[in-house]
Amino acid sequence: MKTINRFACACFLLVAIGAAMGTQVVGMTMNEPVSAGTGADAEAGTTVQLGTLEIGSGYAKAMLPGQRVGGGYLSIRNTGDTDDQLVGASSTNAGAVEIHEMSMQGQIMKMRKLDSGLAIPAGQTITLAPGGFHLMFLSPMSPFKAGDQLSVTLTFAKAGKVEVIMPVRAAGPAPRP
Ligand SMILES: [Cu+2]
Repeated sequence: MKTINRFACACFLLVAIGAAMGTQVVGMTMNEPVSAGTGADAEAGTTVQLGTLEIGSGYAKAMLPGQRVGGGYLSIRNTGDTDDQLVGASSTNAGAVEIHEMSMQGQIMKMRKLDSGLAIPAGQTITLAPGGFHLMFLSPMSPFKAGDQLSVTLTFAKAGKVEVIMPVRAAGPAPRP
């Protein structure tokens, strides 16, 4: 196995290790159709309103050489009195986008795909940030580099679909969105 930069996204490490061992770490759906962005207009670095949801466009991390998947981070605020659920995501910049959670299991950082999505409870803000929840971009059309802008469509169980324009920031330590 080739040398892996220790600062590379832990998710990427897990995927790379899984691939090397011939096991499937995450459900890679390579042939999922990419839906075009719909819903409210989105502008990079801004907050998009979708019903009672306020969605910050957040950011994605630039990919390191050899990295095959990318992480995206943003925050979703539910100002309403009804729970909602982030049930899916897609991007014209990647073959598929999955909703993942990273967590420590003993001494090992693991990630898993959230098959039923991510709950956005009424009155709460859910933050997708490094080390926790994140969007995982699979099969990128081209490696993400700083300055790029990704078109990401988020699908909520109740609020519906919305497009956010997610700027790409340089790899390395990054702040919470
Ligand atoms: Cu992941």
